[in-house]
Amino acid sequence: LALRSDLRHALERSEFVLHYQPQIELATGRVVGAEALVRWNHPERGLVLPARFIPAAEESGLIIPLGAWVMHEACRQAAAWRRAGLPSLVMAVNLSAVQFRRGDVEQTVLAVLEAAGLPSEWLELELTESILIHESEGVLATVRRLKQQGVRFSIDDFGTGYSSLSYLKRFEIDKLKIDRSFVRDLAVDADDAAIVRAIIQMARSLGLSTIAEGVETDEMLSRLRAFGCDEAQGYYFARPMPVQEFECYLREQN
Ligand code: G
Ligand code: G
Ligand code: MN
Ligand code: NA
Repeated sequence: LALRSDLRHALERSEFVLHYQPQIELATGRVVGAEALVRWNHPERGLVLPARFIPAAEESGLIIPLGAWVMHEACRQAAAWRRAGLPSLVMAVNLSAVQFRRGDVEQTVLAVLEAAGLPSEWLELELTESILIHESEGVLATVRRLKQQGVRFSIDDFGTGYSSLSYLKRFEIDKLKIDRSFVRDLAVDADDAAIVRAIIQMARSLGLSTIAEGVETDEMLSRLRAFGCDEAQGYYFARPMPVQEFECYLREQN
């Protein structure tokens, strides 16, 4: 595949960019976070979405330097917004299981925070349920040490994997990101509504916060509010945006 061989040079050619999607606190309506989402600005194909290249980057190992670049760029940007007097946001960065298996996540994160001058409390790392289950011992130690430094952790796509409640407790996770597949039919499917409500209640009793992904309508939003969800993210508020657009959005909001 041509895309695959192009991928090897994409990092040195600075072809990756980050888009940012806001995360809204439901109690106040304020933007409290941003998720960094990588895109590949391919010279011929234009903007390529991560689903098309992350799997290949994982197989080839490119995800290690790419993941480090994403983290660095996102933290640098978050620190720049703070210095510019924009509202302080928690920056959420996605991590791949391969970064835990083959990279040095702890050292990368600490080096990046230092270089960016970003206080560790303003970085949130999104893990998948499969990271917790398959790599538990090494991952557990890494998560614990980074948490001691103040870094936050969330579970992405929560509800689609296999995490048990004991994992959530053992890893001292801060936040659950309720998967979009449950949110999508929240207003029309009683089972999905029951699942979302149960996740929120469980999170509450474990002292975790919740964010709903893929919020697209007013109806979804009012259900989520009624269930006591803390935050929301989705097209209803804004799509992932290039940095300048995101800055305009931020200035208009807060
Ligand atoms: O907007 P969207 O198409 O960006 O994202 C699709 C998927 O790609 C999401 O599940 C997201 O977790 C993943 N993704 C986006 N950016 C990154 C990244 O920087 N690293 C990793 N590992 N995954 C990412
Ligand atoms: O990491 P994660 O899988 O959560 O990445 C978020 C993905 O969800 C990205 O692909 C992003 O573009 C997408 N996304 C964000 N908001 C919405 C939404 O409201 N609806 C849908 N269908 N997708 C969304
Ligand atoms: Mn995510
Ligand atoms: Na997700």
